[in-house]
Amino acid sequence: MDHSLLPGPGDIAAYREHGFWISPVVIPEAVLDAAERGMRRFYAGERDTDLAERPGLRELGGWTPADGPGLRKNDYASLVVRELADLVAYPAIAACAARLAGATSIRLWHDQLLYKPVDAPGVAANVGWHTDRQYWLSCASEEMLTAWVAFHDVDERGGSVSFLEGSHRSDVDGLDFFRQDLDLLAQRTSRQGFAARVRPTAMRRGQVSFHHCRTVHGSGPNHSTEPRRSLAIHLQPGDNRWRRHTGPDGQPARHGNDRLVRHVDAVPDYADPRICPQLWPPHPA
Ligand SMILES: O=C(O)CCC(=O)C(=O)O
Repeated sequence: MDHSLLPGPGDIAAYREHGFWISPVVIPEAVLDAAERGMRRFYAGERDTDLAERPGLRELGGWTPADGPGLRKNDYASLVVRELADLVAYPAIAACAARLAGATSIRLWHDQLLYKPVDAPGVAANVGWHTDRQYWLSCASEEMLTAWVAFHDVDERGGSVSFLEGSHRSDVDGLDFFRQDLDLLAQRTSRQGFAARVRPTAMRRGQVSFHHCRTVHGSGPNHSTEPRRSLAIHLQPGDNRWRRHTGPDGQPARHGNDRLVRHVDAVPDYADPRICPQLWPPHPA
């Protein structure tokens, strides 16, 4: 690994200030070519591991052809398709994440394979403004983060991810991944006294964007000529643990991982190596 490509002190300070950071090109073409193949095999129904049969994974798996032509979101694809597991485990990704999060080790939390079709009337393919943290309230760590990898060059026209700069230092409520109304953000933030500084991104193939779990982000329609194809790799510092958290509705916070990981002393073990493998350092000590 070329250590000069990892975030230095200035990059880490920028991540802390803005809530996101975009790496130089760190992923080799061959790894991305393989990931493209893995994506095609995933949609063709091919599976390489018996985890596909684990209770809970099928229900959590996401998009199926019966859902039609909108945004495809499939969680845990890297647990069942080899080439996607190889992308997740590509060492520079978790090495960058460890530096940004100030963590000595990084484990996979889960991944999302995302396929955004070319914009067409009546096809819902925006990703609504949201934070990842709002879905991860059963996690003790406040430093979880996401590495977002496109399999090709992508810019705003192609529906790239946009970030609300500095939003990880505020609370913006009422957000939802599947909400199509992207104008919602300006209303919410102005009502909450927060100036929305939306930062669209443009990335070359092999670059990775990293965002803090509290950073508000979303993405608009794909006005390019090809589907947008990417993997969101959600990551946890090694010290993350399950925590008991009760929401305003009085219900305990739950995550899909709670059904998949082993339980130790009757609580979900987010260090279960089959579901949440250690990615940095690359080989568990
Ligand atoms: O792919 C997108 O547009 C958004 C992905 C996302 O929500 C994430 O990476 O956390």
